[in-house]
Amino acid sequence: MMEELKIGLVGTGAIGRTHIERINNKLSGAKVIACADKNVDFCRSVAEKYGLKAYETGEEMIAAPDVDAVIVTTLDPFHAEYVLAAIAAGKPVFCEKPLAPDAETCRKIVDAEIASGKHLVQVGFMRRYDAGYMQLKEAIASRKYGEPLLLHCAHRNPSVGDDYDTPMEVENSMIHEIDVLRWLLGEDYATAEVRYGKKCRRAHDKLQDPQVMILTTKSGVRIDVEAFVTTGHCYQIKCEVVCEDGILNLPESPTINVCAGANVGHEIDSDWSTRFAEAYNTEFQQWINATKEGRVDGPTAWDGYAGQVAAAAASKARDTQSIVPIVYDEMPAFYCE
Ligand code: ISE
Repeated sequence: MMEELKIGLVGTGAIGRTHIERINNKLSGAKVIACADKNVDFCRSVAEKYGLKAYETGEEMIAAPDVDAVIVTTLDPFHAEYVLAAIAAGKPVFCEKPLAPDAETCRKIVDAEIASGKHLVQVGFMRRYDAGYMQLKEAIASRKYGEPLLLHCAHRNPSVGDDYDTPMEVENSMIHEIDVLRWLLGEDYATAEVRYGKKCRRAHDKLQDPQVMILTTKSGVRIDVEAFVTTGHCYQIKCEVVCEDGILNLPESPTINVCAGANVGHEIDSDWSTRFAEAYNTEFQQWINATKEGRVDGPTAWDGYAGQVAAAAASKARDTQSIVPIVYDEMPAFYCE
């Protein structure tokens, strides 16, 4: 087994830089040694700050002989081209979610990975590594509380940028629920529906907020997810699983309870980077360990594809204000191994 995994990262924006920091300063067994970005000058400044080699293009970096594995943290529309380049080079690649903005491109990646004959792709659905979700999954799988019947979930952000519009509530935010709930329940979805709440005064012209997505699974579990991304005050992720013999709730981040100023309470997270910081650490440490052993043990390219199929159905449901069936291709045997 190689001593230290040498990683090249393409896309040196905020999330890319937090991954460089976590891998190089907190985790073990790997180092980010190279980077690339379409903004070449900015990429150089990042390379200088972290002591990396800057490349003019992602393709050149992926092809470099001393780069063992690749992380893709570019803007969403560019993910696929670098994932495909890594597969063509036979190198393991971790791609932030979404794998690609549409199911067809995800399917292309799936087909390229199968044709390469090697499991190479992992998608960055970090919620699967959150301690609370892991406990929920174990409790559901044990069937100690009977069959899960209903799920009530919420995905609340304090604010979003001006470029965050109505479709992004499904495609950028609730895509996390789409993935993690499918994993939690261990089954695929059957239908999607998206309805609007009364519009919040903080939501800009191109953003209809809040929204409610309703999913049903193949066995009939009904899920409602509230997305409210202009709360103005909190980042909050809720997941309540109503089972036949018990009700299971996702815990919040543990913070101290404070009694002061005639008030008792505890702080909650104000964004996803703190709420899921530990999940990201666990996700990357496991990816490093598995990659060094030549395995992929996290969300696969197929999971990336399945997420986009459901997201596309939910988007259609939103645009047509109707219930839309979610229809997947048959899962290739490659992903059952
Ligand atoms: C953002 O892109 C993320 O991935 C966060 O995890 C999510 O909570 C947020 O709503 C998205 O905008």
